Amino acid sequence: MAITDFERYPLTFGPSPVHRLDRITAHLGGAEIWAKREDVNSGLAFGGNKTRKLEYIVPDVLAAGADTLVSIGGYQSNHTRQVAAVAAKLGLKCRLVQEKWVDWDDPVNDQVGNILLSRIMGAEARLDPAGFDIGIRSSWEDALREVSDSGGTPYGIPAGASEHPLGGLGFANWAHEVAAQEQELGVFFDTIVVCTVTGSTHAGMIAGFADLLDAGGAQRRVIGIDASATLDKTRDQVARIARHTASLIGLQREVRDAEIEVLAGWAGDLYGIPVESTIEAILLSGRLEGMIIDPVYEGKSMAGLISLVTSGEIHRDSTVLYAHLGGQPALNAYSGIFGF
Ligand code: 5PA
Repeated sequence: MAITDFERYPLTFGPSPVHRLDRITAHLGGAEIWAKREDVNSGLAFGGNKTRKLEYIVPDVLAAGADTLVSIGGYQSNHTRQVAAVAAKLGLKCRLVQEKWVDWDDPVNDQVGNILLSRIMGAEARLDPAGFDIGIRSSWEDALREVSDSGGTPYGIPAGASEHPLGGLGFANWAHEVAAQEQELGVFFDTIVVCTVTGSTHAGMIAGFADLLDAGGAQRRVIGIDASATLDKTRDQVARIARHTASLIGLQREVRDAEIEVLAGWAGDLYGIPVESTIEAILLSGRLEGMIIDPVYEGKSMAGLISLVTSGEIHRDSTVLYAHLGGQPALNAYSGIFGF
């Protein structure tokens, strides 16, 4: 099978926009920086990377005849907000487990931003005191059981849709979309920078770009910036999902270890807690480009991009594509970080 053989249920507007970040480029003084904008990829509750992943999962939901989507994330999960939007769009119910992934004492952290949006869209979002973990959780399995015990037909979508067998396809296709946009724009992105936590965004890209390489494309680096602060788990999950997705889309070889690059250094000590470089990156993007990024994910990957370009690890002749994966609604739950 090739990526084009998989059914895709349309939830996005089409290819997400790609554009230059001229003022960040000038500020960094080396490497040409562009962005591809998953934060504006859909009209469903602000979209984001999960909306793209869900396009390949919805056909399975419909085939299963489910009436309730069941998913999990932190209080401020972007993923669960996107699942709630898709449930509303499909006329399904939605049960969400919102764990206390982040020890953050902003008084409305469990009421505003993403969780507010999920509730507006009709999801039953229940808080759970468990801490951060990207693996399969018993609370999620309990929620699935509750739905079936009460006569419903649940469909489980794990954290970030990553451990789902089809979870990597959305971003495998993203790689092909980038290649088509490169043709139109007359540009080649030798370096991609992407935030990684539950792994299937980065993993899908790795599989998709490996596929393009084998079809005669040029070599490029797909750099995942860890924002989980549980590096080994994220790295293992990225590698596993990249290899699984590559075999699904018919790659004729193993994904090589060198193709799996997850870098640490910008997550801080804990998932979900911004550090100084995160806040600097948010302010820089806002003030130079009017581009809003969040303190949990994109602020950390942008901080990584800034350091890698500044240190020369990403060469000054490079053309870099920053994958903006969405996530801005969480900013409302972090008003205290800026000291305004
Ligand atoms: C998330 C994830 P992956 O989980 O696919 O690695 O993506 C990381 C990521 N950027 C990057 C944004 C804006 C994200 O929301 N969010 C999770 C969530 O529950 O929202 C899955 C963790």
